[in-house]
Amino acid sequence: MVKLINLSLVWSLFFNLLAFHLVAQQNMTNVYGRRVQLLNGKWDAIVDLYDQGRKNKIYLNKKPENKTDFYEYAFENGIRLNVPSDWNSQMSELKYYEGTIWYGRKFDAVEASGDRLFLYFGAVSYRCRIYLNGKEIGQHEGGFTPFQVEITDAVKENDNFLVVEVNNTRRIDAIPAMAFDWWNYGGITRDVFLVSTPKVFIDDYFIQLDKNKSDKINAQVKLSEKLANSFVTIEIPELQLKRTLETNAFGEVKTSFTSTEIKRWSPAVPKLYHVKISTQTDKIEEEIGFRNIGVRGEDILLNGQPIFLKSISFHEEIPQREGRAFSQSDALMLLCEAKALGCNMIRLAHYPQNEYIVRMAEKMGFMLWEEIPIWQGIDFENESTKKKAVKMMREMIARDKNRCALTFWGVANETQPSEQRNAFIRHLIATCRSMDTTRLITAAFDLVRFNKEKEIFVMDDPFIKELDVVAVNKYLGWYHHWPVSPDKAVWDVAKGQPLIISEFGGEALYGKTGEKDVASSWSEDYQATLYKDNLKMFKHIPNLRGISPWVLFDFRSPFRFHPTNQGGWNRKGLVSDQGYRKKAWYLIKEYYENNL
Ligand code: GCB
Repeated sequence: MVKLINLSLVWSLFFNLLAFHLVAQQNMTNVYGRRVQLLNGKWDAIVDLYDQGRKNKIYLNKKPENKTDFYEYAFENGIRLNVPSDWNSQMSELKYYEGTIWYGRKFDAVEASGDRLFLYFGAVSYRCRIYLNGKEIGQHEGGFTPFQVEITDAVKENDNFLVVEVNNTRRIDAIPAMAFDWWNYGGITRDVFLVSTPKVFIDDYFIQLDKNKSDKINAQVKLSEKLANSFVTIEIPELQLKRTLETNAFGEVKTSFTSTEIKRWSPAVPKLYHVKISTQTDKIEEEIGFRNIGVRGEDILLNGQPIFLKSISFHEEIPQREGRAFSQSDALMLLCEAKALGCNMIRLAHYPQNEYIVRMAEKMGFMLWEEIPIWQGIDFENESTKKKAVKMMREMIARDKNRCALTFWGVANETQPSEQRNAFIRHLIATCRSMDTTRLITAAFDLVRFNKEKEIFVMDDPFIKELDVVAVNKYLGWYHHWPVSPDKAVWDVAKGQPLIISEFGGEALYGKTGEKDVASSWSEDYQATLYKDNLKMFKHIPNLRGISPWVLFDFRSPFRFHPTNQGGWNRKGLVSDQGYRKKAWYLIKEYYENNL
């Protein structure tokens, strides 16, 4: 008996180790600045509704060799799916599909030039296993963050067969969990690269302005190996800053540069500097901006000056294509519409969006709020869910920590107070602060209620004290009736802290006219009234330091059943699914341009 237990312990340890070994790695900083071979394009695909593929070893991609051989699968001559893209928008049969699809493709490592090779995935939604030439080499969970798998020893020069098993089944322990107000797109939704690096490469760096000083740039660089006495040069030519440093035993260097010449990044002047990092064997370059962001009392300060956040949210979706946004031109479409509205910030709802969006937003002068999809219904009691959240947070921060546009890390959206929630979110906040002290931490709450006796809006969630900036989603005029007239709606929420209205709005079907005070008219006219009322109320929120209407575009959501007005779309967009601006769009434009 004892022997049996021991043996089972040994086996479970072995399998745990094996699984751990297969976990994909956090991706290197700035993959987009590396030598890469694109693995985007048409991939072969097999739909595996009953999850039989692993049992049938589809990943071996076997062909019959003897007369008696047969295999009940083949990648060739089946369906072909675009990568990157969600699968739902590519075939009508896959519109609602939730399950497993196997992706396969051949590749020759034609552009591989370095000593080491990595497969990089911008995002796979939601969980995946990667197989190269018949062997499993990595696993990843989380649909919105990147990861990499080293394949130096597994790859051949020619004729490699790469298989990705993708599954988007919703699960209670996942993030997001069982129900969420957006489309559960599945697939390889972002770029896939074959990345070449030297043997020892610049794995990670973090270069930002000191939180409290306008003339001090803190820089740290980490090599891929724990290699001491190696030389790393950091250079910002325009500021005539250059320094060569010797690595410590962890292969790291840390330094600070001082310059009074630094022009700080802001939405009005989104200045970026060319930064070069090099070692004896590797070099990488990119554009980095510098700014100070902080809080003083109820103010949010950008470069020492109070700023009002004129924000908007959008999902990573192109409504006209009814699918996920993935390319540079998709990013341009989304961001130009936000620019036209007069915004200085974007709340990237409700998950890290692709790097094209983040990098282009920075160049166009948008501050950013980025969050992981801790969106209602999360199993806060589950330790493994907590670990997943921390991992997602780390992957998000690792990818975007050099983007000065990034102002807020969002740790939660609409959570209900409980000991478990507090412990979970506290843990996430600690993770954020341990990786990055230069940004503000926020979360969106939906607990604001009207206190009838005092005739005032209040919120009872002491947790808000643990945040730098408090955000509230409040749908007055839509989910909630006005308890008083809008110009008498006074708020006493998060006094002493800056407050953002991170969501408000209501639905309207583009082109529909109707009674301007009847919500059920689903008309642009009612939506406009609702916006006017909310804008009136904002005057009575003393610590209001920003607003973010919900939402820029109508977006697809299985929550939305009304056949004529919704038909599977959340119609709160200021812009319709076809790209037309609704009446409320003009009100916000006017508010952003003239009233602030
Ligand atoms: C919310 C959620 C957002 C929804 C929105 C709505 O509070 O944060 O994801 O889409 O309400 O339209 O109901």
